Amino acid sequence: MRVYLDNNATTIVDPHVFQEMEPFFVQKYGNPNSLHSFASETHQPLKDAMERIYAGINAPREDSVVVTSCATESNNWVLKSIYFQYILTGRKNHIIVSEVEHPSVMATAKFIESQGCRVTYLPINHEGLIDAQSVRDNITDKTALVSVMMANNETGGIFPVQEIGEICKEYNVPFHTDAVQAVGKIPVNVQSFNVDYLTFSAHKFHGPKGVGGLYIKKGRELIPLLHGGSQMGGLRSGTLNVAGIVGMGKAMEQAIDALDYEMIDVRAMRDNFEDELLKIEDTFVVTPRDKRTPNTILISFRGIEGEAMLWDLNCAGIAASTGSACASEDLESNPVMEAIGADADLAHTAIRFSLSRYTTQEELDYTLEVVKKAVKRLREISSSYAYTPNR
Ligand code: C6P
Repeated sequence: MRVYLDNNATTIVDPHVFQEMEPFFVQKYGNPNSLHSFASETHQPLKDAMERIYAGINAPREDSVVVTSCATESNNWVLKSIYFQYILTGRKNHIIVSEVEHPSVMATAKFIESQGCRVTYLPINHEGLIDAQSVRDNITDKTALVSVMMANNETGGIFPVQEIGEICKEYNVPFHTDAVQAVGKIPVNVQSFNVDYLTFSAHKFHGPKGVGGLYIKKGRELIPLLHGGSQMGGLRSGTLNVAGIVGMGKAMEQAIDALDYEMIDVRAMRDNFEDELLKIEDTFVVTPRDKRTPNTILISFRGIEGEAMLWDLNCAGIAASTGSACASEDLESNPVMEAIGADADLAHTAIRFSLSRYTTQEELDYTLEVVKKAVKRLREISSSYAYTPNR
């Protein structure tokens, strides 16, 4: 049996999404900016796709939704543009991010820090969450941006973006949220969240890889990251990824249709699975369930290196992760576990199981049996587990 429980890394493309994309590879392959029928036959499908995307995040018509190549590009764009517009010009000197942002925000923040910007990294609390008050405590009249993710990719922890948005509005500071792990799992509504910028990525909600987006509120315009032609109103140059945009539109529509299933049925399956995992001795989950996206579990098995557990799971055909896929090669401990101050033993033992609407009960039952066997086997050979005090 093969079981895919790494849906926070990427998801299967929904067959209906694939079906809608297919004509745009070998039949309707025109460049939308050309002046012939090969181009014009792409216009209506692109328009329909953009409408689905606007509707999916409840973006008003007057605001912009710009298609990018991925969330990494969207996140880079916001931070770098703010740097060029506010920091380099000397109007402001400071940004605020959480200490557990995805590397596409974190590395960009570090880069602009190296260019002279002051960066505040907001700490997470013992539940792996951000306290909105900490944003208020750190905002100054020199703050050019607050960037706090909507849901954490490692724990699934949902951050208080609505409250943070209100604080930013009060101080008139632009607010960006990386909603990559939220779209399709919890309601995402740019009008009720008071956000100025919102990042999303199609491959996290059963759309194709290589296409994402950035919502930009009117009045909070950015300067382009990619200069060139007039595509996307000159905001993001480069020939449009027609198939990708069509696919993202369809995936967004389906994600909204499936939201109740995700929030009720996937959550119920996740909760049951988690209950069973927690029956295994010496297991820990950081963020409370009701404060998490419905599909995610980050669980530590004391005494077992995350990579060793992944090996056993993989041998049994099960895909999970030790955290963010981008950081999977560095063998560092999980950044969220570190940030909550977990001891070194525990910080290396986290495993992320992330479900999707395609996950079945049978798959979870099978995974549970494999996990139990792996825990037994790996603890028998674990020196750190054998000598754990007070156990
Ligand atoms: N997180 C994970 O395993 P791209 O691939 O550029 O469209 O998405 C990047 C990204 C940005 N923000 C968040 C919150 C994310 O979770 C991701 C992707 C994957 O957690 C791969 S590193």
